[in-house]
Amino acid sequence: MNMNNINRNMKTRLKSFIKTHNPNLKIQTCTKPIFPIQILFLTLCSSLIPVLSNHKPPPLPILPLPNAFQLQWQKSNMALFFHFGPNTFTDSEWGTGHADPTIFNPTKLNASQWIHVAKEYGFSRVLLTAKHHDGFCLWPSEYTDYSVRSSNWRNGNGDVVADLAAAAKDAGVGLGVYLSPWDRHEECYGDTLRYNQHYLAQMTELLTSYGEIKDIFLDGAKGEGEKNMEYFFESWFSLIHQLQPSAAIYSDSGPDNRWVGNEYGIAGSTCWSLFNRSVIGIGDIDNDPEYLKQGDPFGSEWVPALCDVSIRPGWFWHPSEHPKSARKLLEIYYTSVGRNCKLLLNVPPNSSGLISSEDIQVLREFSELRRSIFSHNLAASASLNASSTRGGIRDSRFSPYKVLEEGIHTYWAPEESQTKWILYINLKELVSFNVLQVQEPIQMGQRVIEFHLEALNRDGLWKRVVNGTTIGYQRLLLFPKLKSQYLKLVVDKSRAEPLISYLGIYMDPVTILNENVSDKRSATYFNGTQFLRSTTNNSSHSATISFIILLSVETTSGGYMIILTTKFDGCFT
Ligand code: FUL
Repeated sequence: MNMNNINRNMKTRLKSFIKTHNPNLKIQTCTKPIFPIQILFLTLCSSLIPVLSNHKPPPLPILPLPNAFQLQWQKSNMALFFHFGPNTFTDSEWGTGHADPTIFNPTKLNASQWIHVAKEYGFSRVLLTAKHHDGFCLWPSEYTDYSVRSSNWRNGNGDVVADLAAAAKDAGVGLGVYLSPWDRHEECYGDTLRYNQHYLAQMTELLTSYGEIKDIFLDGAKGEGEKNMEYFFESWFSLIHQLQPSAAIYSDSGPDNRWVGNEYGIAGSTCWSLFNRSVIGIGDIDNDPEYLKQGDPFGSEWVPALCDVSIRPGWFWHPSEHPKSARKLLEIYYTSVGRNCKLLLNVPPNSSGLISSEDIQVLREFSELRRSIFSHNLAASASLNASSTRGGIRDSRFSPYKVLEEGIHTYWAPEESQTKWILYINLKELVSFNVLQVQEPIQMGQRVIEFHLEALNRDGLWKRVVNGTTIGYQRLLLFPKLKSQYLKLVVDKSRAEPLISYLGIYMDPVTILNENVSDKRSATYFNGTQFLRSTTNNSSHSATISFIILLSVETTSGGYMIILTTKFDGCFT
């Protein structure tokens, strides 16, 4: 029997089948022998349909949710802040607004160096004080006589914002600007109508001349006894969003991200992105710092917290000040990025217009510390199980293994209406660690209220390792080092079914929390004996890094003890 005979045969059988089952259907004859393909296709479809239609849809998100730009903002984790202007040359923090503009002369200014430093050490966005409280504009604004135009720098033809925007664009780094509302130079400051017009005119220049602006930073800071006036914040926010729809606006109370309530880089150990903006006034000295630090579990708006902190004691560069240690920055990383916040680290360029080498050295060490701790998840090849899985264990879309995939777009989801929410982790061998990282898929809303980690000890007993409250985008918890093979992540309280998008465990050899030392006395000190030795590997254009860390810990008796000497060998390009 040849192919044509088979086709003819099948057509006749199909026709008689359709006639008996659906007499109204007109059957068209097809001269091309495609019947087997159609049938194969229909068979395939019909076998797939029941499986697909059995899939349980993802759970409902729980309000409030971040918008697309808030999500992008949060994913970028860390940004560098550049405080720069006449204060850099006058050794001051709050300029009077009357310093001679010719003192601004950063003869070696190189914005590409600033951007290189940001990119090299893990900061995907930068923010510049385009105008600080002294009113001096780092771009040649048409609306003032107090700007780079009236300085000697590049004979008055320079534009710091333009240089930075070009360097940032080239490197794919996001650009942000700080335009201080408080202006100690402008004569119209204090005249509500005129100054609001002035401020918006300057904001418009910034938002229409320098390409994409990712962040706007503004605040209510103002010295005592200064002229009183009202800022038209709502008009400012609307215009900013109209001119730069993807920009995230920061102020004490948002709209897109909020102040964390202090300038030390410390968020609350409970930190919600949920918030009620009406509770906090911009620049209001009566604001409750705890509300800013913790957010609001009942808040109806999504306003995540930003931790702004300087690498040096001041915001501007001063010749007599020095940067914090890499160890201190790591501590700040745990209390900011590790508590559902974004870190905005200020690294002020010096009076020659460059980031000082001692600051760069600290940023390099900070980046190496993060790399050495967080680049390898010690749970990466664990076997996982869960108290329940949405859609059943055969539905891989919400499987517990999703917590080992990086990012927040895949997640483990338990079944609905459960009495317990537990992830079981078998590390397959005994592993030593002292850091837990957990992430929630915040695009589905922030959910977890309380959780804890348990480990099986040598005697076969489950012991609580650490308790946590909120998770949010990212939670890092440190605890005394332990060794175990079996772990349980238990969610104790949640606003809705908890969803977990990432779980990591790590060993941080720098931050040692010692069980036997009481909390108050357990400070671990980085004694500055860290050193870096780098040798260039010509063939791969990468540098091999070795560094030794010596740690001293205050003991209960008040003395100091060297507790660790560790050698890291790593590579970076
Ligand atoms: C504050 C300002 O007064 C400081 O000078 C600094 O710019 C800091 C980031 O914000 O409000």
